[in-house]
Amino acid sequence: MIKRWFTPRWLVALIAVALVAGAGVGIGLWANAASKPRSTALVGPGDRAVATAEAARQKEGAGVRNVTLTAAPTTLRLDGRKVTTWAFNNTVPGPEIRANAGDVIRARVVNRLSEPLTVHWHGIALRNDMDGVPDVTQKAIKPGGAFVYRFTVSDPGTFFYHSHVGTQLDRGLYGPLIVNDPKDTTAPRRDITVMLDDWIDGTGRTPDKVLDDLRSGATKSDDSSDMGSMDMSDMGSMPGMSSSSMGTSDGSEMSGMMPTKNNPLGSDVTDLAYPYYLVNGRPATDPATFKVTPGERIRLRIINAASETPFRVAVGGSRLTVTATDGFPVRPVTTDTVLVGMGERYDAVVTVPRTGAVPLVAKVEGESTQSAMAVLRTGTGANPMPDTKVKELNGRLLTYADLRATQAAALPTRQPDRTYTVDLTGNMSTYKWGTTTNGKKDGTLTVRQGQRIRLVLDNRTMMWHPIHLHGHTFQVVTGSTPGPRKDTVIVPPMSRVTVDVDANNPGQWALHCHNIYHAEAGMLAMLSYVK
Ligand SMILES: [Cu+2]
Repeated sequence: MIKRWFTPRWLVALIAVALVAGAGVGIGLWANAASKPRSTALVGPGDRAVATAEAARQKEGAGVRNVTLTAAPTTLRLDGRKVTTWAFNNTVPGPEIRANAGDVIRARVVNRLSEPLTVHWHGIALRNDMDGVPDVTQKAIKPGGAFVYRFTVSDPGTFFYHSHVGTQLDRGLYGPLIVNDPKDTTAPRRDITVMLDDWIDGTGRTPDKVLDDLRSGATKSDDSSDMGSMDMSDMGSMPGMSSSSMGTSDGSEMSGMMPTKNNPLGSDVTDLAYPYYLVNGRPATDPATFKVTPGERIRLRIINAASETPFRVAVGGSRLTVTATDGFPVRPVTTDTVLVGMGERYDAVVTVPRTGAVPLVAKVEGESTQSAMAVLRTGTGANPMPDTKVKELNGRLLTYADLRATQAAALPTRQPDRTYTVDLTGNMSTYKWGTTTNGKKDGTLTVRQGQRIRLVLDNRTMMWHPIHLHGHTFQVVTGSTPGPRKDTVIVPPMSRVTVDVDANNPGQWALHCHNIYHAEAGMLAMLSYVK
């Protein structure tokens, strides 16, 4: 059975996309909705405008990176414990794909799973029909089937790929996608990919069972009593409501839930306690190790591929100079630690502080004891203890307001043609999450090619959400101009984040929470180009 990525209110829009695409996509699945009214003016994935946009990206003499990704059941060893999972090419993470900016990636994806599969190329501004959203941009690849993804990668940076079907991201179906900038001559020679994950598959529960448990309320033991179970979706009508005014209402339980400087995600950070937290597929007890030289400058490419867990990352004895986020450069800013939400990436330059074994720690945000760890190693000697704390974790924490896009990366100054307020709604007690766009629940943000769109992401819930837009890189409006370009942005509980995006990549693009369980429970919308 095809796993549904979308809630029923999506049926009408999806049918319209399928009809415009003219490829019969999703017709059978969504036939029940066919009698409802529909728009025929959508720019579908098969539309000529999509091919035209791709042609504009293509460079003469571009290289082609050929890769085969075979998704299949496999066994992963976590510090001696064997767990069964699903992965690409029998490794977790999947193989690192490296290309140069302007190259064409030709990825043949073979599905040897018992479920349908698609692959999403997270952060890449690619042609819509290669975006990998089942029943929106393509029919899912059936078990035993294969599909060739072929697209140009224009922008250099740190990206990743992952399954976009159901809860498959919380298996091992992900890997790094690094696009080199051949013109960048100042970058450190050593480039280290640090891929973070929370791991439960094969330890007694599959991700599908986890979702069932979340829906039936069997999650972390404290969830039924905490504020996360309150439905806050009507609180926007209270005058003057903002996170800061709520945070000062002293003594109330609510104020304890609100974001603070040291707890920017509030206190209800995660719903799940995972048995393992991994860097590059390895737990802290058997850590991933990188050979480096004392005093050497290295670039870390930090990618959070977790489904439910944000991490705070630091290197013992060294500061981090952040040079890019979500693939796009920022003016370098030096800090002690960065908070990385699911789907976010940071590039950071580090000077290896000393000889020996230097811990690179990714602490689970909101938890005092859980962390992932890797080791920067310059010689022999014992690994740091798995629960090593580094003082940098309590040092200066990077905020979005610290980040400014480089001149080349910044969007041109322009007034928005259109503003959408996207309310993020839901609560833990029903585990139904959703979106309301300009007061409507149809989840559609209609845009025309060439427009500047402003999205006001208004979180009406007591949990934080990392919101990801496919196919585009927006600019976060932070107050320090120009804000960073990003494709995934953290929206703290009961708070608002504004982003601007240029509608320059025609098609139908998902906008969703990158907490995979929130997305599966309905927190998604569609940036929908019309003619
Ligand atoms: Cu969420």
